[in-house]
Amino acid sequence: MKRALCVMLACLLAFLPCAALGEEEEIETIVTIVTAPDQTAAERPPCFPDPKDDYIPLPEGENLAQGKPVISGAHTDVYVDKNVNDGKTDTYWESKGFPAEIVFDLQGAFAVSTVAVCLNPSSIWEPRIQEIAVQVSLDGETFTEAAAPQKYQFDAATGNRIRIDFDTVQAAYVKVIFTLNTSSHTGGAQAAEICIYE
Ligand SMILES: [Ca+2]
Repeated sequence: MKRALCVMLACLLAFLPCAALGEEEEIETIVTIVTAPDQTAAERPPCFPDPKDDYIPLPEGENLAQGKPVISGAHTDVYVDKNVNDGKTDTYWESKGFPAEIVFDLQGAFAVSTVAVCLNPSSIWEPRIQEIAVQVSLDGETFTEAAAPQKYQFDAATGNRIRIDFDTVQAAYVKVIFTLNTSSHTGGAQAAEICIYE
């Protein structure tokens, strides 16, 4: 009996290495080793263009609105007007109803020619249309129209931002007036950033 057990054990020990070797050989035949190319910085394959190439471009000059005093009417929840020129697209102002006016004090006269309105560029912000006009003033009391009310399409595919270009005009105060927002999530105007350029 003991002899039979020894024979069986010997056969098993002889078989196992062969079985293991067979599996190893099989693995080697199906694995393809690929050598990664040297890469020192993030790279985007040419078949995936940078989405920012599709964004609506903004002027390269100083944003005259950023950090300047701003005044608006009633806002929704915590979405106060100072969110509209803090330099961050993940904070925003939302008015309570229409029309919604927001006024920037540029703290000096500038020859302005562009106002840009930006929403959060994340695609979770559904496409919507907002109707916007621009008025300017030198004394903060008498305003004249720089850009008539017009409907603008906001879409994350183009950066969720629009620009309003108009004839260059001297302005110390800029009023942006919203009269429509087709978003299904609000009854007011929305802007993550409003930028003003010469
Ligand atoms: Ca903001």
